[in-house]
Parts: sequence; structure tokens; C-alpha cells
Amino acid sequence: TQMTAPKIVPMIQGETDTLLQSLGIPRDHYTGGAMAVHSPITGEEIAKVHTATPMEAKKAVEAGHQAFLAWREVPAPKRGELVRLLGEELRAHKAALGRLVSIEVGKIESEGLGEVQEMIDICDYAVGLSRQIFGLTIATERPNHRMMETWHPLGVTGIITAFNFPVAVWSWNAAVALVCGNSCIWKPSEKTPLTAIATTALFERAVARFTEAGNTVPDGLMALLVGDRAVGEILVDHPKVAVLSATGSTAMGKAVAPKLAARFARAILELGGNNAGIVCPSADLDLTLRAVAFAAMGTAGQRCTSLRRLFVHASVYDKLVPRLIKAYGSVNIGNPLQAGTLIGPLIDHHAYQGMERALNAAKAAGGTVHGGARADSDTFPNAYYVHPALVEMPKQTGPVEQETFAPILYVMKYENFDDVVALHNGVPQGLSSSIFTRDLGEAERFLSVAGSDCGIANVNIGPSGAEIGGAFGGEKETGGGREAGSDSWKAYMRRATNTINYGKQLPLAQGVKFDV
Ligand code: UN1
Repeated sequence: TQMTAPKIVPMIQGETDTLLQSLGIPRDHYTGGAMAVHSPITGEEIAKVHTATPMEAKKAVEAGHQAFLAWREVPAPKRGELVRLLGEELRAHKAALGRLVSIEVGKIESEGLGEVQEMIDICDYAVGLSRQIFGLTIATERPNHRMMETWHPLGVTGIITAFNFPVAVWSWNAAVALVCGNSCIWKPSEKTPLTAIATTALFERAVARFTEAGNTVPDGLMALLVGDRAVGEILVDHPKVAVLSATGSTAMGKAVAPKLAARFARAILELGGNNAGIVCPSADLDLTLRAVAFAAMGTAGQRCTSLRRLFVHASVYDKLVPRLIKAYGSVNIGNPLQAGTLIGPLIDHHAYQGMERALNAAKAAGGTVHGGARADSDTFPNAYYVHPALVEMPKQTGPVEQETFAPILYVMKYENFDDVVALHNGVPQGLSSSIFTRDLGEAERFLSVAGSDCGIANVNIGPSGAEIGGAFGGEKETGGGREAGSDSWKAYMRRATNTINYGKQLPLAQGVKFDV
């Protein structure tokens, strides 16, 4: 028999150690712990981190509350200075942190770096915001009165993040919560504690520079809790966690939301998406092809904003779909650290099983599957690379109505605009959406009250890759929360309406008389 050449497996563990050392993290912080961390690139173990107990989590909440009481007294622009320094640390260590994101999540190089860029961008935004936290002054019906609103911080902000944007989602919440005057406690995904440890180390550097400049940061202002579900539950249940921002599955949100409601805590929920695109007769098909390829295959379909459903008008179906199938068949899959790769691995074996299950269900429902098989299993027997799947579906049914965190694009044909908008909205999730058209009427109808029911609706770009300047989040089973830009900061604050009487009379509102 012929000998096959030995396959070379990259030594991710060694590079991980070098990166963590370059960020100044003591080796015993990521070795010798109880929680094993694997790189999805090879499946190899790259670290063993220490976990927090529920008791330590409770202590962190108490300390966070004390920190909040001090931090809220610091003027907001001064709080912004700490976030400005965090942005500087992120700029200085962008390459190392971006690489670590690629190693821990399996993102391609430009997406790992892009994630850190998103963190830098939100820091810039939050620094500006620190001088623009304002309320309205409102006309009053009474003479010699003034009515206005004041925004105050809320308290401890719990931040639960998912594996797929392991550090950017923390930064959307933390940068804004900090300038608003809150303290933060972060529980990262169990799959991605290393990037959280690295990010926390960069935050600590910013704190050191801030204090060297003569400022004070209260202990416990930002705590990292690496741990399992029990730790997350402390953040959900503790009465001193005033706001909880949780990113993850709709199932997680369904477990968390009623508990937060029961204690009247603020909830910012970023849950499942099932994002669609509509390709109209007038669409620029070259542009559409590129947009669909990035949105559906990029990040191996593991963004909450990934494109999962595509409705193509019957008049352009045969022009677009064969080209898409070709692009699906020729895209570079493999080691995301290698230049030229566009699709890295799925996060783990569970994700692969979920993809297989969805494809089998699609076939059973009459779908024609292109691609979808496992790739590179000889080179990487413990990692889960897949060929992205394009599935032609006779109708929107079964797995098409669910979010599967994998590169599966369900493609359906449509004839009538109103029907396709109804189908577009006919799923439980409501995160992001897009339309491809050069017809102004169609574009505007899609954005109108009768159009997309999602939190994000785009024209001639895909549903993923949002900028931080806008509010990010969605409706229905996506949870209704908004993060990042626009006025999302209000979710981290409480509003007080103030009425001031600077006269000598006491006129009552609504003409009420009460003379004693
Ligand atoms: C997520 O997948 O949880 O819009 C967030 C995007 C990114 C963020 C995705 N800026 O795709």
C-alpha cells in the first residue's frame, strides 16, 4: 500500500502561550485550572483556566455594587477617559488580541482583527458619549416652573456573552455602561474564556494608566467571572445586578427573561436571528452574489446576523442561484490562520451535529442540498470544518424556521412582493434583514411600517456586519434589546423627571385646587 505523507497540524497551543505572555498574563492564570479550552482550528487543548464559584460570583456582585456607588460620583467625561485609555490599549494590542480571537473562535484573520476594530470603535463612540449624556427640557403648563429630565446610572451591569463575538459584545456593553456610571461583571462563554482573560488584562492596563494620572478606580469596577451556568445564574438572580445584558440562544433568553422580570431588573436580550434577504427582479446580481456570499458563508455562518434564508424572484432565480452554487463549491475552506482562507471551522462537534440534523430535516422536507459535507477531517480529525450548504427549498418549513448556527443558506423562489414580505416576517425571530433591488418603491416598502419586522433592515447590503454607530438588536424571539450606538445608552441608565418651581405660588397641574 502507498504511504500517505504525514499531515502537519499547526501547534496552536504554543502560539497561544506566546500571545498570552505578550499580553503580560501570568501563566498560572491559564494553566492548571479546571476548565479546558480548545481551539476549533485543530481541536487541541490550548489552556486550562480557573473558574469562579457561585460564592465568588456573589462577592463580585457585592463589590461591584460598592464600586458603582463610588464610580457614579465621577464626572462622566472623566469616566470616558478610562474608556479612551482602553481604546488605546486595544489599538496597541490589536494584532495579538485579534489573533487570539482567531485561535479561540476559528475566525479568519481579517475577522479576528475586525472584531478588535469593533471594540476600538465602540470605545471611541463611548468617549464622545461621555460628554453627550443628556435629557430634555420640556415645556411646562405652570408659570415659573421648569421641567427637565436627568439620567442617572443604574448599578451593576451583568454581561453574558456568546462564543461567536467573544470580546466585541462585551465592549458594546462595557464601554457604554462604564461611561454611564455603572460597574460591570462579565461572564464570557465557556468556549472562549481566553480572549476574555486577555481583554480584562488590557482593561487593567487602562486602569493602571488612569490611576497613574492621579485618578481613582474603585475596586470591583470590572469583574471577570469565568464559569459555568451557576455563575450566570447569580447574575440573573442577584438583586444587586440592576441590568443584565445577555447574548445567546432564544432558549437561554426564555430561561433568563422571566427571572429578570420577576425581580423587575432591566434586561437587554440579544437572542436568536433567522435573517433573510430578498432578491428582486431589478437587483444588481454581481453585488448580490458578493453580499450573499459574505453574509451566509462568512464566519462559517456563526453570526447572529448571518444570512440564513434567501428569497429569489422567479425571473432572476436561474441567473443567480447557479452562480451561488458555484461560489459555494469553490470557496476556500480550512485553517483560518492561513492567508486566503474564507471559511474556518465550526466551533465544536455539537455545532457540526446541529448542521447535520438541519440538513437531514431539510432533505426530508423536500430540499435539494448542495454542499454541506465535512471537510479536512484527515488533516484535522478533532476539528469540524464543513463545506457551506446551499439548500433549495420548495417552501419555508421545518429547519428553515429555526436558527442553526452553521453555514446553511435556504433558498426559495417567489413571485409576488407582498407574499414574500409576509414570508420574510413569518418566522419567530426578528434580528436582521435585507433587500436587493434597484426599485425605489420596493426598497422603501421593505423599510416601511408594512415591510421588514426586524431590528435591522438593509438595502443592497447583507444582514450582517453592522457598524457600532447604530443600535444593534432585534424583535420577537430576538429579545428586543438594543446595544451599541444611537440611544442604546439609555438602557443602562434610569431617567428622573424633575419639576422645579422657582416662583412664590404653588399652581397645581391640571387646574386642581387644594387651598388649605
Ligand atoms: C453577533 O453575531 O452576536 O453585525 C454580533 C454583525 C457584527 C456583530 C454580530 N457587527 O454581524
